[in-house]
Amino acid sequence: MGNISSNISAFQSLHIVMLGLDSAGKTTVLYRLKFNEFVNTVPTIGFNTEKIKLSNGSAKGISCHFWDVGGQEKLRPLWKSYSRCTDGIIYVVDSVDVDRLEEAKTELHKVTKFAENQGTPLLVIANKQDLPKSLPVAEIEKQLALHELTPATTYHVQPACAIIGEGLTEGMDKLYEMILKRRKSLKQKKKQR
Ligand code: G3D
Ligand code: MG
Repeated sequence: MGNISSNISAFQSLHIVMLGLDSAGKTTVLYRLKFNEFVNTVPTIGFNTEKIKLSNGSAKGISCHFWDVGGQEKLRPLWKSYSRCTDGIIYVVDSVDVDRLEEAKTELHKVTKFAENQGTPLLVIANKQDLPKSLPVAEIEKQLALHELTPATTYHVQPACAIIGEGLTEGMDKLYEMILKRRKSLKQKKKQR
């Protein structure tokens, strides 16, 4: 049985966009994946972008081009253009910020409704699980009303702590799996035409 990563050419880079409200932990996730250590962040004005070769899990060796787009309200109109035709969307949620979960839900549903994003695999990172008052994954899933997303959207909710990197390898493995599945089914559909 071949390694799952043999399905994507070593020269091919996946395009992944990282979205979520400001302070959810997007930039912390980005630099944790890049340097394998905690990097102190400042609020993102605009975006950060990094090419990262995943170093762990079943997606090890896969190159990803990440776009970490600022989450402040004034920057959210940019989400549409950054998420267009992407291989995968990572949506980071602060599991403690209960007051803004409704806002996080509204913004997420907007993103998945863009025509260009229909069916793009979605990884929801339920971040800050190290904090005592963090909501469990099932509750986050419910509050974000993930079951109401368009049926074409495959998703996975991953509990994580970006500061120590817990959950990120598992999350990236799941996202990679969903991306491969989608590519396969798009290929099959093309053949049937
Ligand atoms: P953003 O890019 O989504 O806006 P950042 O968010 O990555 O800048 O993180 C916002 C704050 O959340 C940072 O703290 C960061 O250290 C913290 N943070 C990120 N991930 C976690 C986590 O898993 N657990 C905890 N406890 N905190 C986390 P500051 O204090 O710099 O604002
Ligand atoms: Mg940021």
